[in-house]
Amino acid sequence: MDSKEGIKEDPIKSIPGLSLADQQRIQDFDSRHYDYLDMSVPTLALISKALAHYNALLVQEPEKAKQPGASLLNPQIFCRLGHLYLLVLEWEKALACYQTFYIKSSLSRKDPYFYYGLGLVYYQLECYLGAAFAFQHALYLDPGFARSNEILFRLGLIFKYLEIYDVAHRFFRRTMTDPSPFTETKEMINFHIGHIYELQGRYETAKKYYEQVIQSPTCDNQLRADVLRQMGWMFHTVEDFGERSMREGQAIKCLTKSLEHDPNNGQTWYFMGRCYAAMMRVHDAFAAYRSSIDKSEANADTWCSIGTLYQQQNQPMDALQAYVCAVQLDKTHSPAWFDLGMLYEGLKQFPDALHCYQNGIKHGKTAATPSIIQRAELLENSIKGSFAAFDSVPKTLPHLEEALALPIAAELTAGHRPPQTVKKTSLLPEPSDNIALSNQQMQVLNMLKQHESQLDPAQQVLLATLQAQFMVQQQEQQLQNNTKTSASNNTVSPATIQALKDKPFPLLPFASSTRLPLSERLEAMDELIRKSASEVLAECSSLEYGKLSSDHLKLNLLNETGLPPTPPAAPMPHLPKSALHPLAPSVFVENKKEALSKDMEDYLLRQPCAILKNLSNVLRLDLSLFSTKTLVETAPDHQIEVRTQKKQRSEDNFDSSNSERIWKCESVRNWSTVSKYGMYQAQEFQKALQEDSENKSISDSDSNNSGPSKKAKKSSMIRFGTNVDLSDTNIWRIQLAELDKLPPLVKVKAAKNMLSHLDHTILGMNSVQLYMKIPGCRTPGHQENLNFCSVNINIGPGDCEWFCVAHEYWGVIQQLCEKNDVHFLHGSWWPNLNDLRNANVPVYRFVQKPGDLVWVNSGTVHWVQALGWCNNIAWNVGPFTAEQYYLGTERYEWNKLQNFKSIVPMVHLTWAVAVNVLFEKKDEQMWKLVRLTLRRSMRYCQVLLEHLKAMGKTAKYQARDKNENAHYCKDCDLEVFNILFIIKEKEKDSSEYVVRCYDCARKIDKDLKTILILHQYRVKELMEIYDRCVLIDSSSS
Ligand SMILES: O=C(O)CCC(=O)C(=O)O
Ligand SMILES: [Fe+2]
Repeated sequence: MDSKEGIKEDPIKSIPGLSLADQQRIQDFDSRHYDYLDMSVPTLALISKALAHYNALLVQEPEKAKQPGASLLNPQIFCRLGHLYLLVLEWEKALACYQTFYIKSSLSRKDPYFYYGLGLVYYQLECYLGAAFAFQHALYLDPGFARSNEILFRLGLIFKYLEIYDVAHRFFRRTMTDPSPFTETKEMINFHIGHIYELQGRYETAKKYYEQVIQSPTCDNQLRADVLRQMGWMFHTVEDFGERSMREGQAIKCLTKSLEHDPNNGQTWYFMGRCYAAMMRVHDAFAAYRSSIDKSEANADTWCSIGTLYQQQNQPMDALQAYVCAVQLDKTHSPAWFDLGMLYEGLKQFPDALHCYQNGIKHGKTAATPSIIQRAELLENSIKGSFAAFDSVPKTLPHLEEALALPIAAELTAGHRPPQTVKKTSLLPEPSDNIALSNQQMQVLNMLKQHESQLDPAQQVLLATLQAQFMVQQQEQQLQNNTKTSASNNTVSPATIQALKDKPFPLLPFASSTRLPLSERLEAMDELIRKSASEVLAECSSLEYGKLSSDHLKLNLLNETGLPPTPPAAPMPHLPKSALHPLAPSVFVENKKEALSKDMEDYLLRQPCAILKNLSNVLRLDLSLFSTKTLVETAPDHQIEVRTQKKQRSEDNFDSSNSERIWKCESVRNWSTVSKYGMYQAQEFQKALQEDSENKSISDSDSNNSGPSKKAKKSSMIRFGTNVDLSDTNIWRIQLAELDKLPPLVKVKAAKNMLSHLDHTILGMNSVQLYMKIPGCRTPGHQENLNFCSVNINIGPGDCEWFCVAHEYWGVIQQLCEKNDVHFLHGSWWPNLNDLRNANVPVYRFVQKPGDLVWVNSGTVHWVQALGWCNNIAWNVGPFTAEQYYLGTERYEWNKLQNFKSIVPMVHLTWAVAVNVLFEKKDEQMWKLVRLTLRRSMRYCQVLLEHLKAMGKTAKYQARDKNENAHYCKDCDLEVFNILFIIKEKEKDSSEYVVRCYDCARKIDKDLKTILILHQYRVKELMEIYDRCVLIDSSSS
């Protein structure tokens, strides 16, 4: 196809006026060349010509479409256009073209170059979750992708920005061993790793990394300056680093050195100013702040600090002006508002002071301290009483409104920076004729617009493309006009960025809900499923081992195409608003027989969630075995994870300044013991009792009391004790035995529970976990690991409130998460009920009383908040159904795409189930799914072993030990079944054998010379298991 003739025929490949060599060259250009191409004048000219040619072709399309038999353009042209626009840094145009390619061609789904280009564009447009999604697709499709290192680095930056530090850390670490080309240095990676530690408050470790960077002889001056600046700031702020004056001295030393390498950095000068100010070297501090303002974009922090310094020098008018500069630059700068408030208050200008405090509380980015809030309340109440008196106080400073009306220096207006380095702008000469729409294009655009309702899909796409280009052109013109007044050199308009953020993944339509039902899909694969093991392996006989592409060396549990799953689109038609608050399925269990009945089991399996009431009574479960008293007596020093959270109503989730409803709900993690948390739980209970009785006596004596309630002033931070591991039968024997009374479907261990077929413990899944709570403690939104079901019993004495959303809506919730800048899988979020309502998502909301068992079916999204003081116990179960198994494998692949570890090793589990279980006719669908996984896994093992053999490598057989844990790749977290790639790695004093997957092992050592390869099952064994896994015809027995 790519013979010379091919080039001639194909209008995409044949560009008039170019030599054959140039034709070839331009065809080779793709996203891979971003940052790797010498953008010389001839190269730019070449790209310009190609762009002009492609745009001209597009303009001819509508005419061509009218002629019968005319061959229309291959949609691939949009991908080529996307790549070329990317190379010349025309982000928006690149995005429009990539989008069109995605809509028009299914080839896009398999094209890592397309996804990489798209990721780069999203990244530049600050659409970071979109970028991560696109980059991860590129790696999913090709783990050995030519730019994998560039991807890993950007993923590291994105997850650092999202504050998901452990994930960021992994990505940075992986860049250390990835052999693909890389534009960053090892020092840069170490700097980011150090910075993550600093952000996590692990300052000593951060310092070690920073020192390593500056000691490296190959570290460039800019980076050295950056690192020294961070170090200087740490010395200034981190008390653990020693005595104060010594620290300030060190800080000044670092900052001075930093300035030697980069004297024009405003931030460094600012830090310097702060250090001098702390040392009372006022003159030096002013000089440093002055330099900071000279060198950098206007910065509210600097002006706020200047204000502080003036105030300390008793120069209130100067201080006022500096604070005003700060809040004019950044209305959300709460420290400046509060400082300004105190300045006014000190001069007895109380209404102005109050105004400032209120602005700081209302608009501030950082939370107001209780003392500020108290001060504001106090002022407000006093002013209300005697406003006139305050007004007559002679004023020394202009009132706030006057002060805010003061003009601020024009050079002080500037915006925010992405977490990146410098933004690059278009490389094409400007204004460039071939980007601006030609007259002909304008005519086509107008014509298409007039006939918009009658356009065929190709014409619609052309219209969209031309409109996008037209919009860009207009924005460019506007921008050129604007540059006369502003210093911005950014081709991307803030409006575009905002529009992208409002509409995450403008590109990626989700899988429509009209997917075939599972039974029909399985029907279509019946022949495949019924093949014998030798027939399966015979399918591979024509493969050229030793030369296989990565497509052949991949295991996908979901399909044969090698593509990842897509989240489901919103179920259609939308439910009426009146149906968005369904009653939660609830059963009052009458007796033990009913509890253990098949009907009950079938009922639960049909509901997305359910409450079983009275179950604990009829089964005579002794729940006091899980009370705080018993727990503390049984294992006082047992570890508990403690999450510090903000207390709020269950329908609310405000940001730290209480001003905005958000989805993100991060909490700080710590560790403690069961007895310490038990003490806290009891104390909080006592406190509340006491307050209750005090409140009662107040309201008894003054029933008209409408003043501020005592409750409002209570501390808003609470602690949630979570993930207490109750797996150890030596400690929790009685407790675990008690739970054996439960019906098989909801039991921790049961033959029908897939998770019982694993011979190792997965904490909290096939073992019990305990939660200890006070009112307000919340478990953020999630689906269970691998979409397994969850069972939860409230031990009491208080209640819990639950919110559940059926599995079909997870795509909608995932999208809402993205829109709210929080990661569905890796992040913590608390849904806004109004957002869900607007998106037509039905939410089950119910209260779980002590003794109630809550059943959460496969894939149900849920979030939970304690209403009272209580403990809960919970675990997962895997019912033996096709739905459960399918959702498990689907999530397994989704996790793979998202670099999230699947803690249920589905391949390992499937082989275990095949060995242990006899499938009856009623299990036919489940059996088919299991056979498909076995088939894929067996084939993969055979192909990989043969391929290794052809490479001259032999895998050594070493049978798996009983109870040996499933293996995971140290680098990418993927399950590694059967064929293990092992490297001996030196730890501090010892060495360790570490397992990797094939792809990651090859990144470390392409020819696998230094890697030990083991296999734990012979292909023959796997074939036997596969052949024995048949349907039992129960009617004949
Ligand atoms: O009790 C809790 O807060 C945990 C709830 C939960 O997510 C579960 O049981 O699956
Ligand atoms: Fe859960």
